[in-house]
Amino acid sequence: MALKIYMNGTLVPEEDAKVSVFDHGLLYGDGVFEGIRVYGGNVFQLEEHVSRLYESAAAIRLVIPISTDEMTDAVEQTVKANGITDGYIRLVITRGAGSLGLDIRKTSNPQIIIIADTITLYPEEIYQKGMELITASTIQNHPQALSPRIKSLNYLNNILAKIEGTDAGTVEALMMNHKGEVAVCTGDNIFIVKKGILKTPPVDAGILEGVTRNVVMELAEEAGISVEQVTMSRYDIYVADECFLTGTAAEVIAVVSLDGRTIGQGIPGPITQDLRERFQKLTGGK
Ligand code: PXG
Repeated sequence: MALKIYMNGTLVPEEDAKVSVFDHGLLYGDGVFEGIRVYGGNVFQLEEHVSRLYESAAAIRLVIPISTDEMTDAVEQTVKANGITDGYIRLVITRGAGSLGLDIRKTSNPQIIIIADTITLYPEEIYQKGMELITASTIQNHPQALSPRIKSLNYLNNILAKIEGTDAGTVEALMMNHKGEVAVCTGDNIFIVKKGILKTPPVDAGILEGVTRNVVMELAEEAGISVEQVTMSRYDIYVADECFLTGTAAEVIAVVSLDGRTIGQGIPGPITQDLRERFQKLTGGK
């Protein structure tokens, strides 16, 4: 069935949901986005995603022409109109159509697009066995270039890293920052467990502050597991007891090797599994 796409205040059939070839979102990757899950008809962490969207927009001086409350309503409305009970929402804001030049003053009408669809998950086997990971040679953007904290439409860096993973036969790839520290994967945050303590790179390591990352850190604290945001090298991952990734699409997924080094016992570890179960309980997911 054709989807109904929210565009600037109205729901239109997907074949009519179009943007101008002069839109700076297309011409320059000039815009911001969010990916959000729907579980049992409830939009998960909607306020947090909307808040990050507006912060990303502010960071690129893009004024979203509706309020956060209106955006929240628009998301709910789009989910209902498409009868989505379990699925995935893509919220996209582009700079709007302008001239063939960088000047944002020549653009008008930022496009507000909301797509609510079903989601393709990683194969169940990867959740059971854990995933293998490689380190990409493509590093994260320097924080003083395009800050990795901005969820912008300019995802080429992450796409290049993902291609390296695909070439190596992995579904994700680890990205370092410009200082050679562990940062993030192409669409997921990374955690390790060492001697019972949960560790993840801090925001200033050049990461996207994942909504799932924050939820998992809260779940860990509730479970009495200490959480530290610390700078790490790949060595810390090689010698970790456990490793896992978090993300809107992946949720919580174990990592069992990095660059051919087996992590821990080479199977999803107990703390990883506990946190995955707690996360599933929270979302009501399977
Ligand atoms: N780091 C990066 C670089 C991301 O892009 C995350 C971490 C996890 O953040 P959340 O808030 O989702 O816990 C992301 C988000 C995809 C896809 O299709 C992935 C993301 C966003 C949109 C699409 O794989 N990752």
